[in-house]
Order: sequence, then C-alpha cells, then structure tokens
Amino acid sequence: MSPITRYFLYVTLLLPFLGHAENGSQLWLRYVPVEKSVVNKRTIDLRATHAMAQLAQKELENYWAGQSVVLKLDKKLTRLKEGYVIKGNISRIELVAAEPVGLLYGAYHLLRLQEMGEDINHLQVEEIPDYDIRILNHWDNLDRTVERGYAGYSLWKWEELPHQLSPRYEQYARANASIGINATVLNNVNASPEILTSHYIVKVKALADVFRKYGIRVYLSANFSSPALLDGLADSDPSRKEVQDWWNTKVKEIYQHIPDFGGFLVKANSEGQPGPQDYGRTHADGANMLADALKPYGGVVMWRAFVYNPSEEDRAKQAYQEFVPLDGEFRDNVIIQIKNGPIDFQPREPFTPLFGAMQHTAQMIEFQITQEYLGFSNHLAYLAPLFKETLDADTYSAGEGSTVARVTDGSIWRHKKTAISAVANIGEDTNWTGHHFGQANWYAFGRLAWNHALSSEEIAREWIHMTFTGDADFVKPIQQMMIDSREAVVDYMMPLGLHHIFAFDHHYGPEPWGDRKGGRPDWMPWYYHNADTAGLGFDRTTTGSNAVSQYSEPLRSIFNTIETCPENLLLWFHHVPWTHSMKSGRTLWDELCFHYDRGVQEVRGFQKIWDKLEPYVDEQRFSEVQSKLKVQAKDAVWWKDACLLYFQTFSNMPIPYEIERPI
Ligand code: GCW
Repeated sequence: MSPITRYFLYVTLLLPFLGHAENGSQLWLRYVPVEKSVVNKRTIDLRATHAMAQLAQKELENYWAGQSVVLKLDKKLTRLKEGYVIKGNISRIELVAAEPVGLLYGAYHLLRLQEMGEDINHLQVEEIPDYDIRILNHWDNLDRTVERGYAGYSLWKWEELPHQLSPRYEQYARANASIGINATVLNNVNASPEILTSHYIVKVKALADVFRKYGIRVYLSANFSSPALLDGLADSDPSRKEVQDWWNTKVKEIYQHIPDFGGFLVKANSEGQPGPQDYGRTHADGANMLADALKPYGGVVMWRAFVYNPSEEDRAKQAYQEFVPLDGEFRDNVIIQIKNGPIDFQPREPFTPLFGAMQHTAQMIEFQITQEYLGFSNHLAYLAPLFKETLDADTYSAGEGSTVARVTDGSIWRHKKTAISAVANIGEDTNWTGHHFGQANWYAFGRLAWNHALSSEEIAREWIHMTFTGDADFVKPIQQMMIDSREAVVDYMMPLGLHHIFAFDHHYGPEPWGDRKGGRPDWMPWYYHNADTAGLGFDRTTTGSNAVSQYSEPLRSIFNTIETCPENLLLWFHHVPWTHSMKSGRTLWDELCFHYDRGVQEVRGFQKIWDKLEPYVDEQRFSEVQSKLKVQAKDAVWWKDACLLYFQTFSNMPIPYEIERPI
C-alpha cells in the first residue's frame, strides 16, 4: 500500500471513528444530520413563535429526513396537556400541541420513529403524558460528590456557575426533553442549607435558564432547619411566625430569579435530618408551611414518606403508621413522595402499602435509577421490569384494578398535580451513567413517566435501536438479556423475598452475617433475614409484625398465608422452615441454592451473548461493557458463595450436587 493510499484510508476510515472515540457520550441521541438535497425538497413549517417551538423546528430541520412537517399550536386542545397529535400522509405531516413544549416532544417522537425505521406514511398519533411532573432527583452535594452516585462527580460545577456554563447542561436538558422529563431536583435530599443562600440561588438560576429552553423546571431539596442554620433564628419551628416569614421571604427571592421555579423536595425527620417533629409538630405542619409560601407562585412541595426509627416496630410499617393518620391534612400543593418499596430500593420488594391508603392526599412514586442496591454502575440490570412491577401492582384500595400507577396518576382520585420521580444515575462520566447500559434506565424512567402502559420490551427495543443498531440479530438477544437482567440480580443477591443483606453502609457486596456492636439494629442484616436453625425470613404475618395488615384485601390474606404468598416475596412475609416444600417440589434450602446458582449462570450467559455480538458494537463500548460483565460475573459468584455458606450454618443441609460448588 502506498503512503498516499494509507493516508487516504486513515483520513476516510479512521478519523471519523476517532471523532466518536467517546462513544457513550451521545446517549440515545444519534440522529444523523439530513443531507442538503433532502433539505431543499422538504419544509419544516412553524406556525408559532415561542422559543421552544423554534427549537422543535430546528431539531426537525437538522435531522428529519422525511416529508414536510407543519408545526402548530392550538391552545384549545387542553386535554393534551404537554402532549401532541401527529397526523400524516405521504407528503405532509401535521404536528399539533396545546403547549410549545408539546411541539418539542412531538419532534422527538418523529425522530424516534425515523430512527426505528417505522412506517411514517399513515401517522395517527395522540400522546398525553400520564403524569404532570416527571422529575429526576439528583442526590448531588455542593462539593460535587454524589450520594449513591457511581458515574463520577456531579454534573453541576457550582464553582464555575453562574458565569461559566458547561455544554453538558444543555445536552442533559435535551436528553431529558427527548424522553419527556420536565423537571429536576438539583441537590441531595440530605440537603445542605447553603443551597438556599443568595450566593447559590444565582447559580441555580443559571442552570434553570438553560433547562427552561427544553421545558425543564428546577426544584431544590430544602433543609428544614434552614432558617436557624442560615440566618440564626432561634429555631425552625413551623408554627412560629418568624419562621414562616423567613420561608416566605426566601421563596419570594427564589421566584424573583427563577419565575418558573418548581418547588421543594423535603426529607424531614428521617435518618437524622431535621424536621417539624423536632418541635412536636407533624409532617403536615411542616409541609403546609412550605406549601403556603410556594402557593402564590404555583410551586409544589414534594414531602418524602421515607421515615423510620430504630424501635420495636417493623421498619416496613412505619411510613404508613406516620402518614395515614394525616390524610386530608395536607395542602393541595403538597405531594407525598413514596419509595416504591417499604424498606429501601431493594432488588425486589412488594409495593409500599401507603399507596392508595391516603385518598385525600396526592401521592407520587420515588424510584431509584442509580443502582445503590443493584451492583452500582458495575452490574447490568435493566430496571424497567422493576419499575413496571410497582406501577402495575394492584393495591385493591378502591377495588380491583387500583394499581399503583392509577392511584398516583390521578385516574382514581383526582388531585391538583400528579408526579413521578426517580433518583438519577447521572454523573460527570463521559458516558453519563458509568455503565453504558445504565443509560437504558434513565431512558426507561422517562418513557414510563410519560406512558406507564409501555412494556419493558418495547422500551428496551427503542433504546437498543437508538443507542446501538436496529439490526435484528443484535436487538433480539440484547433485548432478551436486558429483560432477564434484573431477575438475574435478584437471584444472585436476594432471591425469594430476602432483602437488605448488603454490606454495611456502602451496600455493594454481601454481608448477611453483619453485626456491628452498638450499631442501629434496623441497619443490621439479621434484622431482615432472621436466619436460625428453624428457617429463614421475616415474619410479617398476623402472628408476626403484622405488616400484612397494611395491605387491602385480598392481598392481606394472600400475603399472610404461606401457601398463597407469591414465592418471590415469601421470605419478605414469612419465616419459612428450611424443609418447607416449594412449588418446584424442592425444599426451601434447595430452592435457595438453585436461585443463587441460576443468577450466576445467567450472568455467564450475558457474557457469552455480548462476546458474540462484538461485530455490531464499536470497540470502545464493546470492551467497556465486556469488562463490566466480568466484574458482574465475579460478584455474582461472590454473592452466591457468601450467602449460601453463611445460611448453610443455620440450615445444616448440603448444597445440592447439581449446583456449582462454592470456591
Ligand atoms: O437508604 C438510604 C440511602 C441513603 C439515602 C436515603 C434516602 C439520601 O442509603 O444514602 O439518603 O436512603 O433515600 O433518604
């Protein structure tokens, strides 16, 4: 090969590739710019002037290779909320929305169809979001560390703000808008009071100004003791006029800078955070004081129900016990934010019984996208099946069909605003989420917040198409791997309803034996697994902690009876004898061994699938995912061996021969 040919090959083949060397940074937004020849034949006709409508037009101008599009606003179509209608024939597509942001969402819808290679000749689309507020919660601290964050430091460069704006702020906003996310809480719920100082408010404003272009409102986590901590008030008692005035003044200042500020998220009287109970007041007293301050500006309070204390009472019961008596006492701009499960974002939990138990109070779900309990950013765990399990769970609180989705989206009890949230997995890493497949969980949350009826399979298919390739030989096996991945994690970490047997504090590996002298009993693994020579599991039946009583019938009886309790939650609700006969005919002990082993085998299977698909993936993403899968496979064996060898000291039964030997 002559040097000239070599140079030519280098420039044409290698350079474009080098240009994409950081291949995770584009997320699922890999639209190809349209060629000049197409642009000349096609018009993107905008009949509105709003900046967000212009942005929608620009996205289509740049990337829409199909027919001409007309974008129109029709304020009368209020039923659409932030949604849109798309109709089209061969030569012309019409995109109509009631709000400018609806045009932007509609534009991304069209681009998605294009990426997926869908037929766009006979479009009849009507999309209305299921929730009004679709919000990410960042647990980002002001020093840029991220609580339970595994993708590097926080995206928010506080020391550079407000003067310097990282280009990633806009990329973040665009990615969110492309999946319908319209709100974000910038800082950790373990909130530094500093965020509410004037010094920080101008920094928050700078971010809000960028995000607004994409229809995203900013919220802040507020520290309940801010009045005392920031301005030296004697206390932060919500019943005192001086404290109320402080909040009114602070809220006014925020709105002067950020006229569309969303409101506050509050973690109060939980894990050492201050709150109204410090002064003998209730959660309602605290939430209402903030709600009153925000009300004139249309702001909202998201008040968390994640409260528990070391006590004789089962931790799983405490949120219900504290909040149900307050039903009806909250202002209409307060929404109670409830984690999907009653303990804490475990690989599997039943839904929190508080859902549906407060009919006069707006409720919202809090999911966790960041994988605090699912292998950090090392393990591939596609979370749409976990999210769907909660959304689709029937609470029976207003009869059959009262799913968690329907008690929170306003279709059973109407509330002023509906919302859904998730703790973000985003950080400064080039690929945003640490693991390339972590991007799928951000994507899945956005899509489900928009339409909770979408299936995990559909969402995975979209994401794979847009992030990698639409080649069926790649899409099919990867989709299957993603669908299976969450259950694989449950199997090798905590099958059959086991929970919270994680290593202390950091929550990465197994530590079912953990017993720290003087530590909080409700933070010790044995509190949850209760292993003894008789059996395994937490007795939450009517003769145990009676947590089952917090569920509506027929669930209460189903969970309460060992024969009817779903086996995937058996050890959540029952202390089960080691020799108990499971549906498979195996003893509990053998079944436990079987699940741990299956989890390991599944991850080995993921490695094989991935290796085989190397030709479809760029080198960088291929090798990065490959290394993560190695770590995951090693960890899965670690979990299996550690848990089985530990529990065997109680069961005193042999590990079945067909199961891989501990190493
Ligand atoms: O389980 C805990 C996490 C904490 C987190 C807390 C919460 C923000 O381990 O890191 O604190 O949940 O949700 O408030």
